[in-house]
Amino acid sequence: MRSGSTRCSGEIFPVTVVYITLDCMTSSSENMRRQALLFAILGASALASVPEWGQCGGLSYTGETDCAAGLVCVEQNTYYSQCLAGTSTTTSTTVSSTSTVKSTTTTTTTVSTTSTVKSTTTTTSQTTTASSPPSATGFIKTSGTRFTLNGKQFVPVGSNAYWPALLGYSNAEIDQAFADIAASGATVVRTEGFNEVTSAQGVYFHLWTGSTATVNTGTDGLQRLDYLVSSAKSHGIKLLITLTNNWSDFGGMDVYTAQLLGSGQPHDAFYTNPTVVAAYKAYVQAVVTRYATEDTIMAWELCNEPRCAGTTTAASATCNSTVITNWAAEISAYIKSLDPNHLVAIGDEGFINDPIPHDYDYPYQGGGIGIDFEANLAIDTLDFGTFHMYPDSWGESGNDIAWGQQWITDHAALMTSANKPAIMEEFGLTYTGAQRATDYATWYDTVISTGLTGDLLWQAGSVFNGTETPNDGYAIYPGDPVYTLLQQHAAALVARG
Ligand SMILES: *[C@@H]1O[C@H](CO)[C@@H](O)[C@H](O)[C@H]1NC(C)=O
Ligand SMILES: *[C@@H]1O[C@H](CO)[C@@H](O)[C@H](O)[C@H]1NC(C)=O
Ligand SMILES: *[C@H]1O[C@H](CO)[C@@H](O)[C@H](O)[C@H]1NC(C)=O
Repeated sequence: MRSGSTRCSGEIFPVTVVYITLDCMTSSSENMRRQALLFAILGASALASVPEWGQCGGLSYTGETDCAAGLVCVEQNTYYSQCLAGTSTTTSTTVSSTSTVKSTTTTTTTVSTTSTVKSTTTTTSQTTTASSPPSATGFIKTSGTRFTLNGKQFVPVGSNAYWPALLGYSNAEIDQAFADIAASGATVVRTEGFNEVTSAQGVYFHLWTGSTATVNTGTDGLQRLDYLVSSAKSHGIKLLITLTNNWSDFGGMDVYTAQLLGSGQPHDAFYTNPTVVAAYKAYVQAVVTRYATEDTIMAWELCNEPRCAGTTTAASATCNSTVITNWAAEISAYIKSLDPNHLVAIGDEGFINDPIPHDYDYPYQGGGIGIDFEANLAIDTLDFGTFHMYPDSWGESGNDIAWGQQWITDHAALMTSANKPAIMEEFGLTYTGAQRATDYATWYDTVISTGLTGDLLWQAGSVFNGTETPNDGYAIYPGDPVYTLLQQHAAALVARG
């Protein structure tokens, strides 16, 4: 998704300034409605035992802890326990674990977590793994179509949040964002590790003056990302971090080509011009080496949604998926040479390059757009596949839910034949309320039944002291029916493994 974009009055328009939240803040009546809804939910939970999938515990949780009949309270992470179906033969086991949490500054804190994990006699070993407290240390690895962490299966599920480090939020706000995300049952968040600017203003990571670029490691630069990483870590969340953007939001590729080669370049000069490739590699090196030993990061992603064409820049006549496949092979090998600890993926939309035209439409003719999901999965230095799903933006609005089921099924099949994991790392619908939750539930069921490795919705939202984080029409705030659905889905996906 175009992360800096926002939908204010039926229009999507890209923004590059950090103040957009002011323009697009929802009305106070909308805020009051959300507050009322939240109040209604919190109020209700104080009167009755917690229903299935509801929260029953967590570090800062003060609500009802008794689960309804037949349910047991299962810890998902330090911040979130939920009521899950159990049986009368429930047995209790107490598991103690000690984990070391290192912040990105020089302090080291050791915390002890004692948690009670309740499981039934019929629980599989994967479920037992899932209900153990997350380990705070260890790099994610792959094993066939799955991920592992410290030898146990790790299931990626959760959401995107591009905004915590980039929009000037305080540490307290970033912490609340991650507490909200952890409470949704998420294990992974995808965020942005780039921000190209040509004038220093607000938070920025990479400042261009003519053809010279400087990495901003100051308090308004990568130190914001440092804080985001430390907050994710303390909430038991792993991160996917993208290193540039096809879209012009927060700068992206076209800033490189315009600053180095002049305006009017084809978008895909980013992938082929040696000067541009060297400049991008220099930025990649600065970020990747800064966090090379940081195990909160699950994977580096080369670019958000690379394509032959850009937001306002056209593709050259010769660009096709071979160009981006070759670029992805070169850059992923470069990252592995700098940082062998982390996984690497593209961060693309996962277009399928099917030579036979059919009525599944252009996402299946990825060759011309610049993405061939299957060819990219074959690159040795790419550890897993990524794909997105926006049927309503892709001309499938008449048939969006069924089209999405097919899209998930087709990617799961390619995942299986490549024997690498694949994550549907962005998807969304902009209509709100119960219907959206019903439709996401259909897609989540398809993820579960096809064996797809995992999924992240676009996008998480929080409410900071009554003010919502940006909403491009897709944001899911605590209290939204989709939020509750995500809690349910995360538990089900982790249980499936
Ligand atoms: C909400 O406001 C209080 C009082 O100003 C402040 O201490 C707290 O950090 C704020 N919370 C967030 C998440 O910003
Ligand atoms: C892209 O174009 C090149 C050169 O014309 C060609 O060799 C290659 O097969 C094309 N790739 C795809 C996926 O069509
Ligand atoms: C990059 O490519 C598309 C395709 O032209 C362009 O419209 C858009 O602005 C950019 N976005 C994406 C999908 O990454």
